Amino acid sequence: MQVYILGGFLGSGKTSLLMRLATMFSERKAKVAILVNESGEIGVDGATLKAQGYDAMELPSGCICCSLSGTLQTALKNIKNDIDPDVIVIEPTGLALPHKVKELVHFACIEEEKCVIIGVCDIQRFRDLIKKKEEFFTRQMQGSDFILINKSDVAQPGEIEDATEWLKQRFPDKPIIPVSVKEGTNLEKAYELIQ
Ligand SMILES: Nc1nc2c(ncn2[C@@H]2O[C@H](COP(=O)(O)OP(=O)(O)OP(=O)(O)O)[C@@H](O)[C@H]2O)c(=O)[nH]1
Ligand SMILES: [Mg+2]
Repeated sequence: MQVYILGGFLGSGKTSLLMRLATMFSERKAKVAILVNESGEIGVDGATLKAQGYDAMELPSGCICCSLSGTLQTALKNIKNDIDPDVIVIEPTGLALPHKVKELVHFACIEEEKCVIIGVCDIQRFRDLIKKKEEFFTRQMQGSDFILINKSDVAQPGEIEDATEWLKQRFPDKPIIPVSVKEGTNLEKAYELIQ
């Protein structure tokens, strides 16, 4: 069983990516389960995913990397026992630290073959985010094995290059890939890389 954790700030495109990845895995005959942790008000995501036919499980309000850590571990064990998928894709809230979620996956003893964190970075809000929340954003990306710079379809000239440069300076060893989850740009490349 492989586990993918999608890290990234609020609205960066995690759910959109999750849907795409779920489709890509399913097309390649892998059995996919999805675990979504909504941050609050409305739990739309889990409902949408279930409607699309995926084994989707939604965790209640609260954050799986802190207050709901036990709930996450129970959910993972249940998924393993009841569904036994080839792939689990986890979307924590935009305020979670994905490396903490990864630790919890290990502690849950579900004997995963591998656990990969994909950091999603929103190019539209990149400048604003590093200005106002640089430390948090850096910690979120620090835990990632790969970084996707999302929303390339709406990037201004030079923005992707600037963001790539900024990220490369801090994380020289991490693959950084500009994508548009909306339009599907570079998603095959990203998919191959995360295998
Ligand atoms: N232009 C553009 N918009 C995108 C892209 N990917 C996602 N979006 C939009 O960005 C908004 C947020 O996308 P979500 O997938 O819900 O992001 P999220 O990270 O799951 O958001 P939270 O769960 O609320 O943190 C939506 O309006 C998406 O349609 C993209 O590649 N390009
Ligand atoms: Mg979401």
